[in-house]
Amino acid sequence: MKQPILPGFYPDPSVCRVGSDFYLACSSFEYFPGLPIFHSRDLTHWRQIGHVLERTEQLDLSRVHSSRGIWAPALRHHQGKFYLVTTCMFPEGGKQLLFTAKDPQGPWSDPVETGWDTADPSLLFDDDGRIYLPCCRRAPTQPQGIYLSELDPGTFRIREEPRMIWEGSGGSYPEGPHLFRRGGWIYLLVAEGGTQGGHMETVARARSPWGPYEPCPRNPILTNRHIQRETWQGIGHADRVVDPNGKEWLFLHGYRYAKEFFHPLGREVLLAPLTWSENGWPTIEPDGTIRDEVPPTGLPEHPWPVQKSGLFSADGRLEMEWVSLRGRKKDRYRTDRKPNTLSLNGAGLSLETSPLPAAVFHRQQHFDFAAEVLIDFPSTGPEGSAGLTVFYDQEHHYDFRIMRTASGLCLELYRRIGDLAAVTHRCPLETGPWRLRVRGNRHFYSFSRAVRDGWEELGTGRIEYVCTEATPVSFTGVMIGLFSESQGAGESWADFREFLYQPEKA
Ligand code: 6LW
Repeated sequence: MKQPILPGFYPDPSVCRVGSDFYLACSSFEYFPGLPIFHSRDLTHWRQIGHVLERTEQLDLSRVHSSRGIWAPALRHHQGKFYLVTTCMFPEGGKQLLFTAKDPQGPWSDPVETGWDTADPSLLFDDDGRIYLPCCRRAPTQPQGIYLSELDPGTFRIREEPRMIWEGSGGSYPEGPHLFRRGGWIYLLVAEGGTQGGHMETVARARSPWGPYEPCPRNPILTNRHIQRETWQGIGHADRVVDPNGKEWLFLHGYRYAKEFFHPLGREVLLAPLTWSENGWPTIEPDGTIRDEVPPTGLPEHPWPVQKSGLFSADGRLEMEWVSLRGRKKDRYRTDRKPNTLSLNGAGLSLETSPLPAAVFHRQQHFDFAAEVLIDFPSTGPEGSAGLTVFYDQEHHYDFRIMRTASGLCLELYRRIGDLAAVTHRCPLETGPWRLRVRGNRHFYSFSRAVRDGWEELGTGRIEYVCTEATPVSFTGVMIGLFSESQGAGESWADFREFLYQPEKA
């Protein structure tokens, strides 16, 4: 099997085991439902089973900026209960939130606030009943390092202001801490170097959670920063799990360039075996790097039925992988207006300026892929559009859209790149419905419509302008979206059906 374990933008993985079941959570930023949860029996085949954040009443994301919102989570199981702690980044600052559930599929609780505000909190349920919460520093004005607080086991609020326990090995941005006990030691896993090319994983150990911490003499234990030609870059942010055979594993993220030096797919989930030297330090065999092959786990294979990557699951609900921006208003999304159809009401909403546009998104998970959909959009109604978008964020997207104007319908390719925006292609349209398709490769996206004997391309857009490298401090990846937008308050429904996303190469 090849890396990644989970393709597409699923950064900051955190993992736990209950018996022979593994569960994994990722960060989700401005998207809702948020905090996807996956299940596996063999560490390599994962299927999504739910979201921690699935009710807008749990948390109001409507004010969060792109790439803020939900940052790195930590998922743990303790005495029959699942715990997930994360930070929501609001415009005015962060808020650490802790969710609980009996069943990882949900329902998950409303969050409680830990009373602290920094990124990357994690949890250690210690043997004596104490709960520790390691996290990042508060502000660039504080010394850099990993900070620790104890949580009150009754309220889950911090007992004291977090104190620094380890400054890291010297890399920038020590973050993503996780604590675990092994052989009389407490180990602290830390990501350093920033989540770009210099990313790495380091480790330190102590006899008590408060330290003093002794750094591993071989830090970093895991990095690809010195092998820029390798497929996987920016590897780090690891969490550890022990399998039922006692073997240990790290789940981490990394990205791959589609072409030098652009990565549209975001940070994807990778797996590495963790072994130990006699003097009690961890090693990633053979040389502390991640290669393309996933090492055999020795666990019996447990694949899941292949998901269809369409719109609806067998029970008629929107497939779990579809997310929206910041929330979903019930009067904007309907699945009951027509059979097997998702209807989006774009009244008064814009894909690029509304906090909660009428849109759903599906991750781009392969460099080479095709996604198509059949769209129906009435020729009468308020001025507006409906279409298919290649979407990085609200300021970086290519929209292939059916426009409804006072003079009739037309098909357009609209490209928004930062503060530049232009309609670059336009053609008249006969009556609908219309089948639109986007195909991607390592260089560009091409936009076509179905015609009688095949596909007719209208235009293309380069990958460079819709990926992390083109956007200021961003952490997500490209989504393929369906949207409806219009001016004025009158209802403006667009119907989408027969969506299909397919990889075109492995
Ligand atoms: C994550 C933190 C980070 O919480 O990015 O660059 C944040 N570092 O570890 C979002 O992925």
